[in-house]
Amino acid sequence: MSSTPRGWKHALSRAPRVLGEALEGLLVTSARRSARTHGRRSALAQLGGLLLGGAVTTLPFDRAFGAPAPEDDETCTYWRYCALDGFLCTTAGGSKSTCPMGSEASQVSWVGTCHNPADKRDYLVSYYDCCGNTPFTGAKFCLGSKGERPPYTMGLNNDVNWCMANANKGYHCTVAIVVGTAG
Ligand code: ABN
Repeated sequence: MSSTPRGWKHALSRAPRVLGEALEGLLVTSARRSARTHGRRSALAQLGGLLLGGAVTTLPFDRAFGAPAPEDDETCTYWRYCALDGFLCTTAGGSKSTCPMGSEASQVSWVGTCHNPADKRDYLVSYYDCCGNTPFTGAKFCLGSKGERPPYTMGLNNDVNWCMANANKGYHCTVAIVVGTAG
């Protein structure tokens, strides 16, 4: 007895092809879905975003946008120096409130009113010159002139050597000491 073309032998011989086609269909559908959600462009964009994000957070970013930090007492923009006309003792062997070794504070001083951005208050700041010879050179010069008036109003001008009342009249640098709140 011969089997018909629709018999089990025929079905068996077709099985690998049918299975292969079904598998291919599944793969194609899955690949299309994947391409829709994770397309090449989308993947590249995500990768770029990751790389850029990493670079932005790790690069030395200037968050002050170029403005020197107001708390750096070796720069003229430090808040206490608003009316300091002279060399910074912080860059001449001293600190913002102490004269460098070998010099002494002036007998007289100039007082200014400066705004402290940290607590948003105004303070009276006394500027003493440090008088005498020290081994330190190359100090930073600042020209703070808040509240200053032209030299013909002598008492309101800070372009003065406050060492004039000291035995040693040689000017070295200026310190800025907070003496109280203003207002
Ligand atoms: N008070 C600082 C200073 C010293 C010498 C000359 C001018 C200003």
